Amino acid sequence: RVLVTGSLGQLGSGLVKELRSMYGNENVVASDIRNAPEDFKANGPFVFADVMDYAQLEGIVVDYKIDWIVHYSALLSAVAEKNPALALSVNMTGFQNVLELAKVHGLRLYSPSTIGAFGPSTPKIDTPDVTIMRPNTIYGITKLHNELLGEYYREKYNVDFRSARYPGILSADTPPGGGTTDYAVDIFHHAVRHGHYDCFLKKDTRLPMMYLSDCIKGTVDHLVHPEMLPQAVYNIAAVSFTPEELASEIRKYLPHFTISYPDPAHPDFRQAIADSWPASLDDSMARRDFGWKEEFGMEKMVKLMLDKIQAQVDAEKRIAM
Ligand code: VAH
Repeated sequence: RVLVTGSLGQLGSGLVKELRSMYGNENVVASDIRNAPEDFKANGPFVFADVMDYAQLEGIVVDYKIDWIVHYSALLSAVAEKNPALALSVNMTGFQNVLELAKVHGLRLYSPSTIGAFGPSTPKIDTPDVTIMRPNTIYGITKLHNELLGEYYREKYNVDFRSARYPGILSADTPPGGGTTDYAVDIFHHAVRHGHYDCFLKKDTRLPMMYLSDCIKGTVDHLVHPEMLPQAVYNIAAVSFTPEELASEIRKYLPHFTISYPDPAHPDFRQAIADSWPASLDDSMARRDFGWKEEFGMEKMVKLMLDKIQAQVDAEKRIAM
């Protein structure tokens, strides 16, 4: 049985769905710090869980006979930068709790890391798995702490800790929650609904990105791999683009779409976060060790995002009529 924390977030709901289709609804326990909508609860077990509460989590692990935890609860980069104290507790104490549970109860633990775990002194292009890591955002600091602690538990207590450094994730159905890469999702909603987007990043800020279904597939393949893998933490990547490149791809379908950028004299606070991250990753070890491979390149991703969001807008119009 699998427990997924943060199951109502951008990635959690899709992952729960995928795991339930593989293992049966009853065998995937979804949890979150928010209450789930009734239709979500109707599909399988949902429990309220505060990842900062070890005893509560342990109760769930015992009651539901959990074997694997996928830990998705976290504050993302922009929100964390606004509230460092909360980020330290949720991202670090929350992780320490699930890691300790994995040790005590012999569980497999999957908890994603991020390109945010790299920092300004990391080589920016084709960043390898092992390199200089000195993040200067609170989000990156918490995530690097988790990587190192997970590796420590793996070495010392044989905990099967698995992690991948996710890039920015694009999805049409579930919104991202407070990241720096969120522009790459917001842009589509604004393009379809208003024909214009005020981007908070500079036009030439290149960041690694991936479509949600690729992320979920890669995560599942990584999670279910039968043996302990050679590395605890892997880079995974699909494409890298800048806001300007994304806007021109969108313009192929919406020729009148316009985009504006911040006044260089007054950059948004997220620019410094983005500038500290790599522009592209070397993910050859993930490709070698658990068969990571993306399906979506930029063109396919943009077309699908636009189609899905257009369908949402059409459905809203029909309801309003
Ligand atoms: C963020 N999307 O922007 C997240 C992430 C790729 C970085 O982990 O905070």
